[in-house]
Amino acid sequence: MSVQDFTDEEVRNFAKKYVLSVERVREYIDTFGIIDEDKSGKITTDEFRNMVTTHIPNASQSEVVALLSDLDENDDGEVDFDEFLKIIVPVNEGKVTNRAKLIGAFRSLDRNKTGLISTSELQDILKHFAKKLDRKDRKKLIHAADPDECGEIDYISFIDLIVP
Ligand SMILES: [Ca+2]
Ligand SMILES: [Ca+2]
Repeated sequence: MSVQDFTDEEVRNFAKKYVLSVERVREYIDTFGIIDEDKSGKITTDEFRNMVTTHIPNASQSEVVALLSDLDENDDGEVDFDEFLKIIVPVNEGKVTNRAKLIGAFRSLDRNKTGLISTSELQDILKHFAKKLDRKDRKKLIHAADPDECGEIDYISFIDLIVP
């Protein structure tokens, strides 16, 4: 299945996952579609090599393989659109990297996908991602996120607060 065949909903899900606008996801779909010559929805080593050698004519075979294995997270020898975005978005959208990383971190903690995490989990995330904050600053942030101290935090609005 070609990436051009993604449904609106799938496109929206990618937009949400990578904190991009739907238009931006469609632009990436176009880029991906150009590399994916046979429109299989996956970039094979050959397709990838063609793309790389167009841009970097003297890239060696081993460089191509190394690049591809960076992209190919699940090691099936091909790069799907999700893997493609995972690498390309942080590179291209420097600004949203932190936000996307943060959302990823929160999501992985939010096991039952309610959009909420506990304040103690938030503490841990802040310790990890905001090393410069001291205890007092962390406390302040947590208070801002959970003013009525109900113990649970809607992390998307929290992220909006710290990464506007
Ligand atoms: Ca292909
Ligand atoms: Ca793969």
